[in-house]
Amino acid sequence: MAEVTVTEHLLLHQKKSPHATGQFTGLLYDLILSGKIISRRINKAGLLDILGGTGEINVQGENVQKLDDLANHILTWRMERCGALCAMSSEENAELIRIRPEFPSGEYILVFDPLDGSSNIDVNINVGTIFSILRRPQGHAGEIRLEEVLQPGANQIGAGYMLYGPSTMLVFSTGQGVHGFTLDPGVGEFLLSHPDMRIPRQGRIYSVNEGNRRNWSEATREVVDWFHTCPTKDGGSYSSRYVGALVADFHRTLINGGIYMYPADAAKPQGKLRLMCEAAPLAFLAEQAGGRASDGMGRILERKPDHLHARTPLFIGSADDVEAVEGIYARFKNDQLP
Ligand code: AHM
Ligand code: MG
Repeated sequence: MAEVTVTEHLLLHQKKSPHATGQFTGLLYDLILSGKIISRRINKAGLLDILGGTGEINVQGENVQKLDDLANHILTWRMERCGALCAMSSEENAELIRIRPEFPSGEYILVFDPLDGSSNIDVNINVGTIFSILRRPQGHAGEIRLEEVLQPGANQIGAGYMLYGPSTMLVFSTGQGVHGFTLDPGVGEFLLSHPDMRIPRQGRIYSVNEGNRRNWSEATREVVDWFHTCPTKDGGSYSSRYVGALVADFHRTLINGGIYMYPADAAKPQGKLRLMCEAAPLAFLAEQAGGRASDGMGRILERKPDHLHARTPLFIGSADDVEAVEGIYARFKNDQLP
């Protein structure tokens, strides 16, 4: 079988797309190289002194793991030098990272979660890097302003993730479907393994942290109960799976269908997941693969963030499953209307 590398795939798509530029392709190369470096470091994690926490608390109020820090450093160092960006935003940095004047800059903005699911690192369970690419609004010059970065996910021109699992995978979309590549460690290249990924219309798996149930609203309890009791399309029952790493739970959902949910609750009234670096890029992939992503009321991709680390509830996966959730929340909302 002829192996297609991610580089060949990008060049082919660059020719097809009137929007793709050499600068954009260069950005993706550097992102992919950063992912390969992170993957190598993670593979050796148990052998080096890079497990455990740094003792610091990040902007999200969470313990920073040494590998969070390392992944963030690998990405920010390389991407600042790639020449395609004017700014970056990382889950680990409170402020916008503007490209310093000593480096060449470009028209793109990169938003990323350097190591999603990092509470799983010490137990050798999947983690990943999630990324979102935006373009600086036209007609702007000089130092980029924060308002230019706070764009709804519908404006993304590319998004994806690297999943560091039993094999390392790269899954991304530039608006022409979703394509998956598996890293061949011998060759050192990502090879096309999952062309044109599609989420089944309805799935058999629901994924939610049920430990939060006591903090859920009545509507959210009803949503999850629906998956406890509703038959799947072949008359069976939904199964529950929860890795606790969004990128891994989403990857399973993308391939097998079903739904991943992180609702708002009394302890996290805005939800837990970050709109710009987690929910929006995965929502872009979900829609490109024929699925849906919602905050329970409407499309994630239409939500405009009011700050870099804005949070959102998230329901993502098979179109029918996400629609069922929206239907339940709409019914509760209507019941409350005077
Ligand atoms: P992180 O980016 O700091 O790792 O946090 C986000 C993670 C998601 O990957 C995961 O789905 C969720 O938090 C799990 O949260 P919980 O432990 O509350 O279920
Ligand atoms: Mg995360």
